[in-house]
Amino acid sequence: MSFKNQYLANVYEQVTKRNPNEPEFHQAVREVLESLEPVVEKNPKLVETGVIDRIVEPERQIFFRVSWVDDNGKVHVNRGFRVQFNSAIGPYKGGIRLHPSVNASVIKFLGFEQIFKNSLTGLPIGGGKGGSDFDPKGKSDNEVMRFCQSFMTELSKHIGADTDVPAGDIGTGAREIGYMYGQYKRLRNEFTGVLTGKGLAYGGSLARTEATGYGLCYLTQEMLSVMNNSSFEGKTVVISGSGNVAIYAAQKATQLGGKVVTMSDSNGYIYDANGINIDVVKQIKEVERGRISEYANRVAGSVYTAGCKGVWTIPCDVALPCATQNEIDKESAEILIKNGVIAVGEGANMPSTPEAVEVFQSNGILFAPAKAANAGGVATSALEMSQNSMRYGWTFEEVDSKLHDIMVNIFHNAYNAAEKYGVKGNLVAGANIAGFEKVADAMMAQGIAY
Ligand code: NDP
Ligand code: 2IT
Repeated sequence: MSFKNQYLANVYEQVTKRNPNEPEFHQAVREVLESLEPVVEKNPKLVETGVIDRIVEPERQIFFRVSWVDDNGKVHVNRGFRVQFNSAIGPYKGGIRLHPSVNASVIKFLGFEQIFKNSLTGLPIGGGKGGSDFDPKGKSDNEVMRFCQSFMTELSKHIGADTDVPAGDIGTGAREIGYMYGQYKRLRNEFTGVLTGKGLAYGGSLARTEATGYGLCYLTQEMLSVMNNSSFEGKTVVISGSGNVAIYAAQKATQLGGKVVTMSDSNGYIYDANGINIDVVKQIKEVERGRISEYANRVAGSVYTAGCKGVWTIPCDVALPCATQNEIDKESAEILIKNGVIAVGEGANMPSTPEAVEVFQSNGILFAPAKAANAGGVATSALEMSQNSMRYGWTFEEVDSKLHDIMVNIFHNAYNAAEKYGVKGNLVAGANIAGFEKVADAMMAQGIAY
C-alpha cells in the first residue's frame, strides 16, 4: 500500500532516510502512519503542531557498552540499548530484550509500538524499550548475574520509578529482573518500583507472570464473541513459542475450553493431538530451562518436528503467535487460511509480516494486532507500579479481574475507533488510531520546545 496523504508520505520518507538500515523500525512506523491517514485528514491541527513528525523520533536514545567476565575469566563486550521514545502520558515504560538479534532497529520498532500499546491500556505510561545482544542461553546463573549487574550499572543512570520503568521481554524473566533490581538498589540505595516483573518477595505483582498470555486470551475471546458470536470453547488452537507469553496463553486458552495442540521454539515445534499438557511444558521451560523437543520424550502420542515455521501448517481455528517478530509470512498466512483458521491473536510483537496481515484481512479473518492483544503484560506492569507506590499488594483475583476489564476495554476502543473512521472490523487501524489519539492530545497540550 502506498500513502494517499502527501504529508504522511513525507514523514515516512524522512524516517527511512534518517534511520537507514532499520527495516523493523520502518515496518512498524509505516503501519501506524497508514492507519492514521483518515485521522490526519480530519484534524489539520495534527499537521500544524508537527505531532507526527515528533512522534516518530525518540525523545532520547542511550547506547552503551556492557562488559562482563565469564566463568573462565574471559572478558565479553555486549551492546546495551534503552530507547526512551515518548513520555507524553507517563514515564517511559517497556521491556528489556536479551537476544543475539537485538540491534537499534529492533529496539526502536519495539519502543515505537510500545507508545500506542501503553496508551491503549488506559493507564499513565509512556513508551520505551531496551535490551542487549547478550544471549542468556547456555550461560551459568553467575554469568547472567554479572551481565545484568554490568548492564544495570549504566542503565541506572537513566531510569527511575517516575522516569523510566523497564521490565521483561524475550530473554529477560524473573531471574534477570532480580539481578538487575538488586544492582539498582545497591547503586541508588532506594527501594522503589523502578522495574516491573519483580519477584513476589520484593514488590512484584501477583498475576504479572501470567498477564500477557492471559490478556491475549481475554481480548481474543472478546473478539470471537463480538465479531463471530463464538468463544474458545471447542476450538483447536495453535500457539508458537514456549516462553512466558506462550505458556500462559496456552493455559488460559485451555481454561476457556480451547484445545492447544502446538508449542515451539526457534529449533522446532511439538504437536500433541490430545492437547498440550501445560505442567510438562512449565517443568521443561521454567524449571529446567530446556528445549521444547523434550516434551515429545515425556508425553506419549506427541511429536516433535524440526523447523519452527512448520507450526503454521497445523490446522487450527485460532492461531496465537507468541514467539517473535515476522514469524508469520505470507505463505504461512495462506496455509493457515487454507486449513480453516478463523481468528489470529498476536501475543508476540509484530509477529505477522505486512503481507501476512494483508492476507488475513482480505480473507475476513478476525485479526487482533499485537498492540492491542499483548497489552495485558504492560498493563499489569502498570498495576505493579500502582501497588509499589501504595506500598500495598492486591490479590491475584483483584489483579486478574482488572486485567480482564482492561483487555475487554482495549478491544472495544479499537473496534469503535475503526468504525468511527470508516474501517469497521479493522482492528489494526482501530488500535493504532485509539492509541494515537490520547498521546497526540497530550503532546499538543504540552507544547513544543524550541
Ligand atoms: P521468552 O524469552 O520467555 O520466550 C520467547 C520464545 O520465543 C521462546 O520459545 C523462543 O525460543 C522463541 N523465539 C525467540 N526468538 C525466536 C526466533 N527468532 N525464532 C523463533 N522463535 C523464537 O519471551 P516472551 O514470551 O516474554 O516474549 C515472546 C514475545 O512476546 C516477544 O515478541 C515479546 O516482545 C512479546 N511480549 C512479551 C511480553 C511479556 O510480558 N513478556 C509482553 C508483550 C509482548 P528459543 O528458546 O529457541 O529462543
Ligand atoms: O512488549 C511488552 O509490552 C513487554 N515486553 C512488557 C513491557 C512491560 O513494561 O511490562
